[in-house]
Amino acid sequence: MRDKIFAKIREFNDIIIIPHIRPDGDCFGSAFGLKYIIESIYPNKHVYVIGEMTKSTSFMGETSNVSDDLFHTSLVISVDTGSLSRVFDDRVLTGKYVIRIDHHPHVEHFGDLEYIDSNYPSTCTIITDMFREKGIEIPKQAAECLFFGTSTDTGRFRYRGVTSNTHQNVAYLLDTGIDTDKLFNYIYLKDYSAFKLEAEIVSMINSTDNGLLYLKLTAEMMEKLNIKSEEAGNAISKLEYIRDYPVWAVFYSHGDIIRGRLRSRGPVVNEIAAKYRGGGHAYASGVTLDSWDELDILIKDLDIAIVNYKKNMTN
Ligand SMILES: [Mn+2]
Repeated sequence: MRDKIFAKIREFNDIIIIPHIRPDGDCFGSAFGLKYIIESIYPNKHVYVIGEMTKSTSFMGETSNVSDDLFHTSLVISVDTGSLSRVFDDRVLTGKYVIRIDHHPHVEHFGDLEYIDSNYPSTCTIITDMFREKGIEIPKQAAECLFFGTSTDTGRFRYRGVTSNTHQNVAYLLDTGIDTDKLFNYIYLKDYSAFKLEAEIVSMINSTDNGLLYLKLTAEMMEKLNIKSEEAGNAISKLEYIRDYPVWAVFYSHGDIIRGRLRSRGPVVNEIAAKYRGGGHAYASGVTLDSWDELDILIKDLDIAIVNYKKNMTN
């Protein structure tokens, strides 16, 4: 599989790499990492990354506008994208030859060649491994992008999918002499206004005696804070590491309904979520509520689950 990809890269002079919509560090890291490696091996080839850069990934380089005609004659590589509807450019299948490189569980076929391996914690790790295995030197500029994407997709090398292979690949990147301090600044630096907003949101946290932390963001509050649904939902990450509070949740107004995100490192929450028009993973679920009154019932349910969980722990 890898050799086929190398052969296709060798064959084409124009290569277009496409990340996914709502881009993250891994899709741009793998796109630009691959671009810079190809350019260092084949200085005469033209490699284009398309997509909309975010502030934190803008250090990687600039994206290009590519004509329809160029698509027809190019090798197109979709990176880090699990389904066709999430590919940033819907001209993807008009490419002369289309390759997918991804680490998400396989759900749908598209393109001419799929290299998908969900054993890797990031697409950046797949790309690194492909060239490391061949003993091909990775330029520093590419290593910065690949390190960034691996780091963001693994929660700074923390998640369960991280293996010794991940670290071996990261070591290969570090050997190029990259400045990880500089890269972590791109990840962690935030605007002062965003920091103030976080502080305001955090100050609104509620809790129960049994160990539930939750945020209630009504339409009025969201308007006052000038935040949209997505930002409100993302506030869930602020509640994660509070000792003695094994379940945390955010509820926010979304049009006529109320949406909620539930997280746990104790009781399973998806069965409770299913009672409230939701579901998901055992420890990460979503719910939909008709009214704020319904929230009080859900809070009681979650509280009971925490009490039972704690009881089982001590038995
Ligand atoms: Mn990824």
